[in-house]
Amino acid sequence: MAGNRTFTMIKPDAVGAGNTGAIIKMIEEAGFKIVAMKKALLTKERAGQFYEVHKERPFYNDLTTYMSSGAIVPMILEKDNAVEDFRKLIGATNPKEAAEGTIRAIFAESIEANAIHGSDSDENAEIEGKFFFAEVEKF
Ligand code: IDP
Repeated sequence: MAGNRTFTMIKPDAVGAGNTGAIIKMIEEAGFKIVAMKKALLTKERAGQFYEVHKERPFYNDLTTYMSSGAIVPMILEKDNAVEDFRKLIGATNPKEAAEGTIRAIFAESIEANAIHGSDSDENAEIEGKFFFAEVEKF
């Protein structure tokens, strides 16, 4: 059965451009409830841990530099079928391929600086939520 929680973070390009509020508005209007949220800064090392699965990819070094270049806004979100519905709301990794009206189509600058993260499975949503939040920080 599909789970009801996912993990997201608004990435440095979107936070830096002042799009945090507009993105949160889209998330809430799509029916997601915010279970946990904060503003944080990743070190390059912590960004590397978060994207560990990509460590052999050619873009890994640039990605971790970018992800530690400015503030991020991590959140845990709740909704039926959360992971799948949220991936639909954010759109494809490459904003040039993202469907019209999706968060990445509207706010992303490039395939790397693509405005927002969304977990790709219930298992990863759980792991990624724990990466950023302690139990006492969740509602
Ligand atoms: P996803 O975030 O849509 O799940 P992943 O393939 O898991 O996409 O990639 C993680 C992140 O790595 C992307 O969101 C993007 O910031 C970055 N990325 C993915 N592919 C490329 C690439 O080809 N060049 C540069 N950055 C990339």
